[in-house]
Amino acid sequence: MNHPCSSLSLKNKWTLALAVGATLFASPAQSKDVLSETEAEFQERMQWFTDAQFGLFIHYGVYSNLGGEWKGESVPRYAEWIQRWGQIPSEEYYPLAADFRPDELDADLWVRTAKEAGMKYMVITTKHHEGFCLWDSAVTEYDLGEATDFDRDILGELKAACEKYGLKFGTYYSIIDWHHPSQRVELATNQPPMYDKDGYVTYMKAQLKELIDRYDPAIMWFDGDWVKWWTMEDGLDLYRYLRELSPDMVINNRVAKRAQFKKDFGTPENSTPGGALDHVWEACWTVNHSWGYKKSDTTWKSIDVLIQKQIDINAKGGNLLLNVGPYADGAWPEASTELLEQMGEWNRKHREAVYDSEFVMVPEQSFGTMAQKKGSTEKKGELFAYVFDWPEDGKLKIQNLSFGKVKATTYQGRGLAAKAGGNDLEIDLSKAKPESSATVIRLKYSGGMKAHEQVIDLGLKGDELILEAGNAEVTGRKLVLVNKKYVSGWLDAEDRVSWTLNVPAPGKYLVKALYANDVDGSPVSVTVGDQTLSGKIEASGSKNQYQLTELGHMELNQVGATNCSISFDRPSGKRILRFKTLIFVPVEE
Ligand code: FHN
Repeated sequence: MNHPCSSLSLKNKWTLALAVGATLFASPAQSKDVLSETEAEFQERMQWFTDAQFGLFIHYGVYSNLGGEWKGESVPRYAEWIQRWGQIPSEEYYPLAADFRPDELDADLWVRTAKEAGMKYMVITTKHHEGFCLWDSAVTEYDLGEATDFDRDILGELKAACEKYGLKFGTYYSIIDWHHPSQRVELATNQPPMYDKDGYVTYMKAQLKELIDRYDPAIMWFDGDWVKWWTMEDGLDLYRYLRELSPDMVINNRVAKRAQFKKDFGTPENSTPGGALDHVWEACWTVNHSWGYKKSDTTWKSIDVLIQKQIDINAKGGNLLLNVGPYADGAWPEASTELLEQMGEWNRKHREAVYDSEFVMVPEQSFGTMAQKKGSTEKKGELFAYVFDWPEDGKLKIQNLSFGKVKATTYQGRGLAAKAGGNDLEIDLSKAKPESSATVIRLKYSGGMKAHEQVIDLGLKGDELILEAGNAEVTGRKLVLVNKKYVSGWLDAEDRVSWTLNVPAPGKYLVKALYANDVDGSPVSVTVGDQTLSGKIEASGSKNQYQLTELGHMELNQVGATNCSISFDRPSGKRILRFKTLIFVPVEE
């Protein structure tokens, strides 16, 4: 079948050639390899990003018109994938663009709402896998300018609103393009065929140059890097091309191959790393399940979950990029607006604990998490304790951490009695009041602080999928989650811990389990969808000595949500088995 846009108009072909020609002969001044940027130069360029803590993600395109439904049926998985999961032929899908009319898109309202939520930047899908462009591109007719009769420059309006409210403007661009002649959606698997790579890369570079020339984005956010025809070399070439066009722009690691490339920042998706990472990172999360607006998706996360998620991510040194999927007309779902307003209230009341805090290496705490005030050292400084679970006895135990001298206060500075007990510090909260979602307690210390427990370094690279016991469903006669930290009481083979696993990119994953047990050879099995991986675990040494064990590989080939569980057959005669975390590490094939 002739692909509907296989014949680019003469105008578009000339424009395409001129656009690319202009960039292939970059001036000598730009000949320095941007990949040889010094650490100091990198840190300086990334400073605004690492300070930001919180950003807005927007998934908006022709798919928004359908709201995840096709011919009256709700289509599974993400709404922005409806062409694939609804198996919609191109000749039926492409004309839908004519109905795309962001009449209710109020850029000022969008950006003001983001600012009031405490967000410091936004990223909008200028072109998702469907290939429709939210700007009038000179190299395609499948865009806001030609495929619709809508005549506003919505990206320009959003850029202007970001400048007005002091947010950075960012653009998402998918490497996958089910509309371009080089790829065909009818065959769309997670690995769509590539019929003209050179032609498509030229097309991409021309479009990216348009976005940079017209909107000067502070971030270029790539996606779809999992396709096998896209290589690390392709990604590095594109990274260089973009950095030479816009030296200060920040680019996510999906420009290349996310499992190997960590610049400029890593992008765990619907997953929060189990600890700090050795590179700059940002975790993107949905507020419900689908990225694009999905009528049937009412799985809104609670405000407690969202605020604690932001705190947890920031305390581990990352940014939270939180998604909104606007309706077809550009208005936002009321639930999204309300949740962002509530997050803004918490962030405004705890500005210092959000924006003047950074990662600190301390033992895991069962009440919540901890961070340090910027500028603190091991000798002297201030810790923020973010209390998610208010202790019933009114005594907050800071576990396995001792100080030379320490003064505890409420966030507002009211003194609280604190006394060291063994390796813990116990704080009397009787003069403090629990706040909704999270309460912040301050610990000002001097004379040093000392950790008294194994601080587990999982050696994470950031794109692992992390499933923690504390976020799981626990099913078993005696199975119990202890201190939100680990699951113990494994009696029967049917006992299991389960989650919903959000797979961001299809492919091969190495499966690892973090546990403590004192018996060799316990059978273990991990199930994802209809696949099961079975193995045995060796003893870790003791119930307090955790170790990370590789269980084997699994192919996870469906992007989106899938059921996942782990079970350990009863260790022979022993029950000391503490399970903490299941990790899927993407493997470059
Ligand atoms: O396939 C996309 C998906 O539609 C969405 O854009 C997320 C957000 O980062 N990324 C990819 C994989 O889930």
